[in-house]
Amino acid sequence: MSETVSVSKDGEIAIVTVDNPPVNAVGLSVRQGLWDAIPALEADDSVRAAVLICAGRTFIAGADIREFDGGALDPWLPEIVDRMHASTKPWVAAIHGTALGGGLETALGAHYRVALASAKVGLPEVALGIIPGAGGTQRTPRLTCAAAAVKLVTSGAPISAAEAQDAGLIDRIVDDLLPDAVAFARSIMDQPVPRLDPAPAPTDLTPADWDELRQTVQKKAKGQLSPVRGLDAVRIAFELPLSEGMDRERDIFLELKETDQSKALRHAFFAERAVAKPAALKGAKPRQLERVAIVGGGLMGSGIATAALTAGLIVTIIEQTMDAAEQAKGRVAANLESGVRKGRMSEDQRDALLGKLRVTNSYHGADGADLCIEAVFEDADTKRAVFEQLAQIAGPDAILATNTSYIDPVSFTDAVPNPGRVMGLHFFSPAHIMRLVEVVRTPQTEPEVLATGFALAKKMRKVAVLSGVCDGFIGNRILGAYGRMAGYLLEDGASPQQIDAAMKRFGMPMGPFEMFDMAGLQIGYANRKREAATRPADQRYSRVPDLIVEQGWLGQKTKQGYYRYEDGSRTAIPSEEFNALLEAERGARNITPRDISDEEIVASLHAVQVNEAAMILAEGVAERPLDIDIVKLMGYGYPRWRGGPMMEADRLGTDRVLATMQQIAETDPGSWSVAPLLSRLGAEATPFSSLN
Ligand code: 3H9
Repeated sequence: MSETVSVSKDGEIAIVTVDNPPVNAVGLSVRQGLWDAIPALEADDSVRAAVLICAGRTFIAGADIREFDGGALDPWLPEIVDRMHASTKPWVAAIHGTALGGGLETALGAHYRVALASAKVGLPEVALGIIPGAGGTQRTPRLTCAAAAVKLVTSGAPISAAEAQDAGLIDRIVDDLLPDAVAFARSIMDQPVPRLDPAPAPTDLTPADWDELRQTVQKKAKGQLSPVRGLDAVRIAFELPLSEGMDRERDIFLELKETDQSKALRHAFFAERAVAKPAALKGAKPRQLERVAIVGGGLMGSGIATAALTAGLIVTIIEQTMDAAEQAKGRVAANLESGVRKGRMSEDQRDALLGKLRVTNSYHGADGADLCIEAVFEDADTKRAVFEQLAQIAGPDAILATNTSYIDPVSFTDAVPNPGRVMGLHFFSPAHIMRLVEVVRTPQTEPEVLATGFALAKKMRKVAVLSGVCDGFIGNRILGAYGRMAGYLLEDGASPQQIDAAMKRFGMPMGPFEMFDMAGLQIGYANRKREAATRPADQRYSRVPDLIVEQGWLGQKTKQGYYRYEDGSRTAIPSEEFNALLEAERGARNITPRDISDEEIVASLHAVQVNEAAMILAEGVAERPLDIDIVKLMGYGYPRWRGGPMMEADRLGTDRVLATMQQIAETDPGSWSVAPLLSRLGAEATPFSSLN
């Protein structure tokens, strides 16, 4: 029939199988196969009903996103789904794995749906900057209630088979998919074929309710268009007949598919998968991991321990005293407890995981560990002492990793025998929640050790990005340039509120000064002291952040930083104390504050990040621009709908980013120089994506 769609028969039931690995995406071949199969079965008198099922690990996971950059080729999915729904013989979709996007929409075109209990269904299109385009926004509301349809379309989050059954989207949950689906088809083949009511779906929601909902969705979307347009499309299902609603849905789908936001979100989707396959790891096999020892059970260490436990590993936390070790255990227990509260695990699962945790005050806890992760205070001498102990006690083949967020691992692991087993595993706090891990390779790290870091991240459901060694690795080094520029803009005349508000309008969840206050200002202070010896002499140095810390203001935790905070509140309130300090420092430095526009703030903060990233690429610290985008998206809250700083540079044009950077460097040549790679690409307006 087609390379990817085949038809067989079980008596009077036709079995239509889609087989398009890896996820049965509906590409042209699948569309053509289904388009041909439907009328062929309609005309086949020996067939009374059809079961649509998929080979491999999942039901159809959606349209083939790789085809989105070209024009849609006939036949279109909405027409196929309509053709199936119009069939005079009943179709039963048999779902396993994930029926997502166009996959669920195809299933909704069938007259019945059965699913394994482990299956999930969803309409994740909004995460790609589009809305469902094959009837999802129109059929879902006609099968379930408004609230469920709105949630599915605007959140993009999948639901379980049981939830889908409750919502009316699945008719039966079955144990043995194909035989049970065939038996189900046989049980309904004599009944009239059910049709979706083409009238507007009924609802109690008033226009004012819809308007309020739109505001809520818009606020949550933080600048992303697709959830809001998804809501608009669902609303249409309650106002217009099905065929008109389908046309409107299609218009919105096509309009959104061409937006920069959708291109950026598609880039993020593929980049998130591509980071797992850096060239440096080609052919490297990960080692088996069973036991992990973590040195340091503070916030970071206990977060890593939590993530390791949930990845199925046996974990030992090593602390300096038994008291501290017990406290670390308490932190892990609290992390797991919050997983129970959020429905991510049962109490039994929590207890089983806690049963795999040991805590101790002896380095002998590292005996027999396959991997040791150091997560102690960010100080090279302290870390060196840890590695000296680990090198003596852990086996000669145990992988030794450091969670340092800035320091070159070689500087404190140079005495470790067999340095090929040393790597950085830079987790982000809270480590059991944040999905990014920078896997840091020293010049000696063996590829299989790095591959083990990647495999560990995958087990933890995290995204690993390979980074070479430099101060701050990929993420924090770029953050350094961002923070430095934010500090100059502040000294030159902007307020923390103005800078933060401008960056939030850009799409960041918080501005730089809110972020510094939240993270605690002493970390940056310690870093600046460490960097003092190597800082270029003519680089402008803003003393403001140091002066704040020297007042004892450490941010949220002391209720005073760039902002002030009221008891128990994280709301940043403009601070007269800080403003006075800033004024005094401007006076001491003879800086006459100037008016700085929001556009300048956003363009400058973007340009210095891209410039630093271009240096990182040229040095080989990051392999590809997409690695940088993923670090910023997953570790620093960069708006996903912008695709990351490099994608954003391509959207603006590298020539434009170069022009901004040239201006910055001309104004303050001691502090900034234009990265040669940015100069080269910008001169030809060549996008960074050409290097991916
Ligand atoms: C849509 O349906 C629009 C319609 O409403 C309207 C049409 C008119 N296309 O994630 P994995 C690739 S929009 C092309 O690592 P997992 C993926 O890149 C679509 N390729 O596996 C990877 O390739 P590689 C709505 C796709 O088991 C490989 O498959 N649907 C697609 O961890 C394995 O993927 C979605 O948004 C695709 N649709 O997770 C669902 N999906 O090996 C998107 C995957 O070269 N997909 N690939 O790196 C997913 O969420 C996950 O892939 C899934 C499996 C949960 C299915």
